[in-house]
Amino acid sequence: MQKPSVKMSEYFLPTLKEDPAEAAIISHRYMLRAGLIRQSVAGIYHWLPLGFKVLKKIEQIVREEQDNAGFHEILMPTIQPAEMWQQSGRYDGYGKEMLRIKDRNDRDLLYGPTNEEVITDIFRQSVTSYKELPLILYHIQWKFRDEIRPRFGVMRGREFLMKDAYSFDKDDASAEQTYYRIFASYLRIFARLGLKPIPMRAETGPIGGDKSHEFIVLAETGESTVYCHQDLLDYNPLDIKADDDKQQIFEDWTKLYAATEDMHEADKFNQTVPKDKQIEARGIEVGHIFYFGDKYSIPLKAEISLPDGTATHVKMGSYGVGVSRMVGALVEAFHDDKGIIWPQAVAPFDIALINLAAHDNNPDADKINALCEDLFNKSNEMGVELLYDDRDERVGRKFADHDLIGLPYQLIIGTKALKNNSAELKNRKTGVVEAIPLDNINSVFDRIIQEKQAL
Ligand code: 5CA
Repeated sequence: MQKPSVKMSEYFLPTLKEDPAEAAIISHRYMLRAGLIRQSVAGIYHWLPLGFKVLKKIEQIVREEQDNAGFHEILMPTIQPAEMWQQSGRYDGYGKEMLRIKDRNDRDLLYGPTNEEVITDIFRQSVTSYKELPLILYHIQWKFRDEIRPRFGVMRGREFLMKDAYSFDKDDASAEQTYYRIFASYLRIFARLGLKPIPMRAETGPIGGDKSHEFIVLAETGESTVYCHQDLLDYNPLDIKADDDKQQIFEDWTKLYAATEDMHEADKFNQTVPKDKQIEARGIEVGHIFYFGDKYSIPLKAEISLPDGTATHVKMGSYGVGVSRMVGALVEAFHDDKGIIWPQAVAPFDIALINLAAHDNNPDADKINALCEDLFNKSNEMGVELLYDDRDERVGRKFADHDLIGLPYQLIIGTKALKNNSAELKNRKTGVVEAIPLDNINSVFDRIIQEKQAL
């Protein structure tokens, strides 16, 4: 198994000192500068080790919450045949956003922008009875949409990672309950990532249907204008328990006004929200859920038998989370003028160990190196993810890099630490520096383990 900790001298973490000119918003700038991503071509990004770790952590939280809610993970290919899209009627309508491909036999394929057609095909091949429902399948897979204006780095990419779930129910009443289950699981996903999600009534666009909510994180650089009641910001989704009534949760969370620009009704907003509670702000859409009934099951002929022996088209919904967009959204939500401030749940490493003796001809270098080496080994044994800065770099550069990278803690060890018999532990978020006695340095790792368990 891979060890949790790494040495920077052996790692691939290319940080940039200067702001890249092409990045218009802070998350894009910091993601490039902290060595998380590199652009391939417009809207398409490479994920370097640090960024890839964050992406995987987000993916894992999404996965855990979906599995806990009883949904089943599958993996569908990125490449899809055109026929199903011709059957559903979306092949022409999707327009230039769809990347169309021909194989060597001149067969029309495409790089999937979403999976309603493909999943309906999987369903119709195998499920024939209401007895097997409700069923919710999901996957975490790359999508391609040839956006007119890819921008803001991974926020609006052309190739991006999405978690998409698809639900199948025998009738509208059952499908409604499914919608509530997903709604509650979404609230938990975003809250575990450290975000405050606000579900808002939203338009359905090319996915279709008549019931839809977007999950919005407020941020100045968000692409949409949103309107909501301020009290929604005080709700805490982590209070939601597995066996709570999901319909109740849905009703509680949707009784106060919250709508995206497209669905906004100014009169209703003014009538139902007191002036001093009205929020008009920018928001980032991190998730979007849709109920569209038999929009795809009719043209694609996905039928099931009912208890009375008759047949009906299965009722469906689809539910997306922007996994790669989330990395950008998290940086938008958590940063200062020095760099990123990762929430512990998704930080690429738990702690940085900064060796101040590695560069100059420090007479204490041997002792300091040995101490750091010992801590590095200990972190591996204890399962704490530590990023050891053993680089031959100036101290100023090291401090700047670690503030930029933004791990929750920095443990700083140099001559002063030896002299005082204690290291400095800096909390990246609060800036508070604590002295930790060298003979009790394990307590830092214990603390991190406890903090992570509490998440
Ligand atoms: N099939 C449905 C639900 S699974 C669907 O495709 N919904 S979506 O179009 O709203 O996308 C789901 C989520 O993917 C969005 O909420 C957003 O967070 C993310 N997303 C959409 N387009 C992009 C993009 N161009 N770049 C990055 N993330 C995107």
